[in-house]
Amino acid sequence: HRFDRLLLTGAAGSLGKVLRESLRPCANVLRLSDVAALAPAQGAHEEVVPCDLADRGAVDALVAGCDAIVHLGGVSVERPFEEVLEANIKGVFHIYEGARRHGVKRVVFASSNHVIGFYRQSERIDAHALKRPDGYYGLSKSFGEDVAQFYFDRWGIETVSIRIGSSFAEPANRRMMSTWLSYRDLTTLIGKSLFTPGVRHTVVYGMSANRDVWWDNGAAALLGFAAQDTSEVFRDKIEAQPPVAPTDPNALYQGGAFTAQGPFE
Ligand code: NAI
Ligand code: 15L
Repeated sequence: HRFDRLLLTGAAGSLGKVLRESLRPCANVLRLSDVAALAPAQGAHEEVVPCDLADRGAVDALVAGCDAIVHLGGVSVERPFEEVLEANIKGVFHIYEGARRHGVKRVVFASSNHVIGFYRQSERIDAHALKRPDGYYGLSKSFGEDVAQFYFDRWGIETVSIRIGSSFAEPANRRMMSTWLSYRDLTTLIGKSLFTPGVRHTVVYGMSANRDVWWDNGAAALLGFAAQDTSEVFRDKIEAQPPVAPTDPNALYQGGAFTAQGPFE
């Protein structure tokens, strides 16, 4: 249950900073990468390799020598298509090409609930539901999941695509009472995704053991994942917030406000 060298992209981001610490037991060396500034390596267990995911040659060099990849890097909110194209669409392709060329056998892909964001909050879906991306960002994550499936079918590279709900220190609003994923549960789920044998390409939802959920997460249970945290501990605080109109996208759609972004012109 330990790789020699594990690549973490998006390591300067909010989840990257958390996982830089919490994934330490997963590898002898964590190779930390981002286009944004990163804190210097803290010891022999860390390597810092700056890289723009849009640069194919740079990503190829980044992946060389790694045994597995946790791919968090990219635009993480709705943005104009051209930005999403460079960082996310080209980026995920470059990561998998690097994995193929350098014999990496396992990837964990930070997908998003925005792949299925246009389902209503009144609907219950599992990981096999038809995708309903809620913007360019959601489309890029949908593409990333397709890339993962293709590289498994064609090259045998295994991936767990985690459709992360809302991973923050605390849920910020009523919608996140359903979508919240604690940092501890995120770390556990990534660990299961890295080390469970025979995952092929598995899509799971990234959420804690929240009370009112929209997603059947049987696929995550098959990985041996059992969430330890729940948004319930924040209920009083969240319910003290002003009510949200039932017609507000944050109350209607699983993807919340992302469904109402743009156009960018
Ligand atoms: P973040 O925006 O804080 O981190 C993303 C990192 O990717 C940033 O440090 C950024 O500099 C880097 N990046 C952007 N473009 C890049 C490029 N061209 N080359 C190299 N690096 C680039 O986002 P966060 O919250 O840490 O999310 C991490 C991942 O998880 C993202 O892929 C995001 O889409 C996904 N995710 C996060 C959720 C959350 O609730 N935090 C929910 C669903 C998905
Ligand atoms: C995401 O995909 C984003 O990266 C994150 O910042 C949150 O907005 C999250 O989804 C969410 O839907 O709450």
